Amino acid sequence: MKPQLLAIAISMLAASCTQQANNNAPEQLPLRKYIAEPILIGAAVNQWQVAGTCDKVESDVLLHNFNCITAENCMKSEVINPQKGVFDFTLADEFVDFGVRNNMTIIGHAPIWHSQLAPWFCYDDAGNLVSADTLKQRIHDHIFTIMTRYKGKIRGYDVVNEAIEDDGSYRQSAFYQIMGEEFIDYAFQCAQEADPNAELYYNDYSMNKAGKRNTVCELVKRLKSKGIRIDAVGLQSHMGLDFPNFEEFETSVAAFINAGTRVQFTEVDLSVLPNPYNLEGAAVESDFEYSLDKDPYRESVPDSVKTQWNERMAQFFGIVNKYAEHVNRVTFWGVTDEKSWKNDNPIRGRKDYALPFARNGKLKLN
Ligand code: 9MR
Repeated sequence: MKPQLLAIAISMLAASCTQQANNNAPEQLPLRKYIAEPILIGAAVNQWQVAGTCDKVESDVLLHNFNCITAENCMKSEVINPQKGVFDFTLADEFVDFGVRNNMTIIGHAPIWHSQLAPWFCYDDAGNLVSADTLKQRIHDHIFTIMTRYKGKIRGYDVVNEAIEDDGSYRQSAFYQIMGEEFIDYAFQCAQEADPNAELYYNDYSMNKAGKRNTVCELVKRLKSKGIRIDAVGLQSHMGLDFPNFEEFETSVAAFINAGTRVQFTEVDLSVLPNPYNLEGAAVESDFEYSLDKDPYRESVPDSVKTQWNERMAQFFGIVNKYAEHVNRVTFWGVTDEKSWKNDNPIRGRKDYALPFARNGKLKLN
């Protein structure tokens, strides 16, 4: 090969290597235009996206737009620890390997959550709630087994998810019935011991609500006063065209920071569909009857609605960026609109447009 040709070939090879290595470099992410440095830009991923057996569009969007992934379902207790003493790491291992391979920050979700809870977790063989000591042992083993396995690979965990109601009372979950609010403290303590280098988060929806805000702040302060680490509060940020009230939302962001922790926006989406039941949360149990009038955008979304969506997203990013120095990440709850959970909640089978990336992979943000 002539020297000039060789030089060109080498520089092309170098360029392609750089391109590959930089795939997820922050400055190349299209969403960086909306989300300030150095905030991570994440997506929740499902097992098909991780395995690459999803639609090619989704797979491309995932690989070229995010530098952080959260386990949408594969680390929930009913999946990863379906029976007492039995762990199934198949999907979680694939998820973590995908993140490592693609140089993405990896987030574990959600070891202690009342929903999608493995049926054995809080009950004995007769179906009665177990004692506090037994539950402690189970929480300990669950957290230690998972966090030890992924030490050095998973950046942080939503250690406890959705333990507080909108009015600020503690959710009457099986965990709470057995241990009271102490189950939260104990879970964080186990997590801190299991992987001292992992970040530990409390994660919840409807965080704009005053009652929830106050109890989350108390929780942060309580943990800290006991010497138990909490690194960030996660505001899920499932939104709609008429909620949340962004003033209240910002008040919560500021309150969590003042309570002495960082914040992160962990499950971001913005539904355009009618919200006939005035639901503002993300209760997975919500399942209302379908009717066409509640599913008005099967063909396309009117421009006026697109504009509203964009304006609200801009308001949301405004809050994120205002507090950027205290923000870990913005994670969208899904990759494109195609597989967003919003298509099936709170009414199954609707066509929603809640994420920044359309079904064809196009970025919808202005
Ligand atoms: O997006 C998730 C969906 O695929 C699952 O069916 C559902 C139940 O496990 O959970 C969804 O994710 C939830 C998350 O884990 C916690 N906050 C609310 C999310 C939306 O329901």
